[in-house]
Amino acid sequence: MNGLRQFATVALLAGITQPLAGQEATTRLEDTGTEFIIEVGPVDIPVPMEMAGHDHAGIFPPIGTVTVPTDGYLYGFDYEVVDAQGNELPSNIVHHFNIIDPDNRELFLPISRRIMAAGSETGGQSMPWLLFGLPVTRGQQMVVSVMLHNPTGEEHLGAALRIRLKYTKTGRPWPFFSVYPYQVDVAFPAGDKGFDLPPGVSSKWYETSPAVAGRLMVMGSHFHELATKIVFEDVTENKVLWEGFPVEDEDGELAGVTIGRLYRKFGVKIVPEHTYRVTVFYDNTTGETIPDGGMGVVAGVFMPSRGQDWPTTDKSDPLYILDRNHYMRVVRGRYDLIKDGGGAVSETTMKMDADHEHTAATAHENR
Ligand SMILES: [Cu+2]
Repeated sequence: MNGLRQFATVALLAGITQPLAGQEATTRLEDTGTEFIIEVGPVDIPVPMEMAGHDHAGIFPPIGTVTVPTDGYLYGFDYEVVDAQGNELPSNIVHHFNIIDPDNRELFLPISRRIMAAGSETGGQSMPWLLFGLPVTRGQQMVVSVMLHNPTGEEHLGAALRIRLKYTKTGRPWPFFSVYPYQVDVAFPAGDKGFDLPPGVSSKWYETSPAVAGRLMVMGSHFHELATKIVFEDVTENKVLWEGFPVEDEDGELAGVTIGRLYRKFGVKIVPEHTYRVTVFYDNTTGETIPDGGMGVVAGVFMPSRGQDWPTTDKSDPLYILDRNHYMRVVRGRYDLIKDGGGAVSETTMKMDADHEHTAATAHENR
């Protein structure tokens, strides 16, 4: 009798060590020698209250920070969602995730560098590892921001997101070129990246200059349904440098965007003395304003010219602080709201989609 009770107690205790509902997710990094595996979990993924219609209930594990354990060059990533038993779940549970480097600044703005991002439609991405790598150094921090949702119609308890950052070690002949991610968003310089889409034809743009001279080697983009194109141009020379277009599937749905492999022609030169503009064009045929319906960002990898020193990050810069508060979910809202101190996040606003943003990783192959 006593033995049976003890067995039951042991079983119960064993059960408690499994990821249980309500347990707070953590973010960890494991180094396999060829990959940094960042795991975020356990996360409970309930069925949204209303499955009918356009439900968009977001699940936000706490923002995590991991430390890079060894010097290397990142050249690609992949990700998967697994359940408590380690079985793979549909990858569309990932709404998007972002990996941010708070210690280095972006090319076009004095804000934290965006290392990579992916959306549910993305899948993994990779650069030719022999040619290109993004240098990372031991001890450097990476901030990981994740939004999940549940389009599967089933509950998944104790799930985890595993992001695999592929890298090559330093001290090898490759990669031949150190490259850095960049992005230019029409909703720069900070804040929520989505904007309301008026009916009919419209456009939204942002102008800026790079901190250093160099070459844009890859340019991809992210935008939403009803976008007709995105354009990146040199305003100073009045010259279009790249245009991206939507790629539709057989049903006419947005399946991806074209991607510019500019390195095949050894890149497109840009200089700090010139002004560059990104413009996204929409044709909203619904006849009504679509709240948060618009978005537009170009992103990719950039190779600095020889002898160019990347400016150090000024963490006391008001724009740096504002952007950091936004991606750490201390504030939410568009730039117009948060620039004057608005948008402080309370418990109730926290659950809302506060940080929808992407980089080139969201670009798709044009098949
Ligand atoms: Cu978007």
